[in-house]
Amino acid sequence: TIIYETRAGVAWVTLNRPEKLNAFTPLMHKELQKALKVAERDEEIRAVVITGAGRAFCSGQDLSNDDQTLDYGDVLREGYNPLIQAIVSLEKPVIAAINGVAAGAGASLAFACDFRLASSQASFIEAFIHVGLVPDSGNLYFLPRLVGHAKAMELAVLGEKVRADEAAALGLVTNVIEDEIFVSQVEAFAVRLASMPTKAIGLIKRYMHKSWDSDLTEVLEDEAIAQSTAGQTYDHKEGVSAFMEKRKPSFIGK
Ligand code: LHQ
Repeated sequence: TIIYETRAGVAWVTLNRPEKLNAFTPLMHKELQKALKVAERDEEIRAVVITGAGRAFCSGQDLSNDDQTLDYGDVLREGYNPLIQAIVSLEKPVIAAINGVAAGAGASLAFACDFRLASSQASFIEAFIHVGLVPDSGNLYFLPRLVGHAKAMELAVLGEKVRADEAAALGLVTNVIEDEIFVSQVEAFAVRLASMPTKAIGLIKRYMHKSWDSDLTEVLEDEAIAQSTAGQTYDHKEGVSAFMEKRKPSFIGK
């Protein structure tokens, strides 16, 4: 249900149930977890792309497998919550390449990533409300932080489709890319990130997430801790040398 490929320092994770618009199943959760773990451990990998096969990004929970005996709280605790935590705790940039519709927990998945690149064919739907449910999988955390409380309420409660251009205007996506050049542009962006100082990116990610739960005094100290680590990396030395020698730096991610 997942395709995992690597090239040029980038891990491509493709949700692969196109006939169901890449709806989540327990097996897909298992395979996704595994793929993210492999990407985390592989030192050659310095950026991760998550995308969908076919015309959709991800349509959220597979409703055709709906088992009425399951407690949805447990479904979240066992599948979705660890997935969102794995993306957030992965100290490498994770890019959601939103090739088509992202609905329900599919939208949540995109919101938890560090960057969202949208094809002109992409759209977002807070589909939960249409089946009498509430946004989950970090949606209630990330959406108001991305677009502000008022807009997040509107999207979550009304559940209207947000087109790619509207998503860009809301700051929900980094960029909207014409569908014909979507994959090549995503690749270029991911390769660019994969040649940057990965350790520093990981630290930015860790402490920017943490800042939501911190006061200024704590953030100042976290910055000092992060800078102490970043200051000891090869990439810091290389960046300074390259600057002094007026040449392009060659970062190794350490
Ligand atoms: C699907 C799905 C799908 C199965 C399309 N499942 N087959 C977490 C934990 C526990 C419990 C519950 O929930 C959650 C979080 C959630 O994610 S709740 C929200 C679940 N997702 C949805 O409610 C979205 C359902 N899908 C849709 O609203 C539409 O399919 C969208 C707007 C995504 C796309 O619309 P269209 O482009 O018109 O495509 P379509 O509806 O014709 O879908 C194509 C096929 O994919 C179709 O099957 P068929 O055999 O008729 O060709 C759909 O049944 C199937 N499909 N989403 N989530």
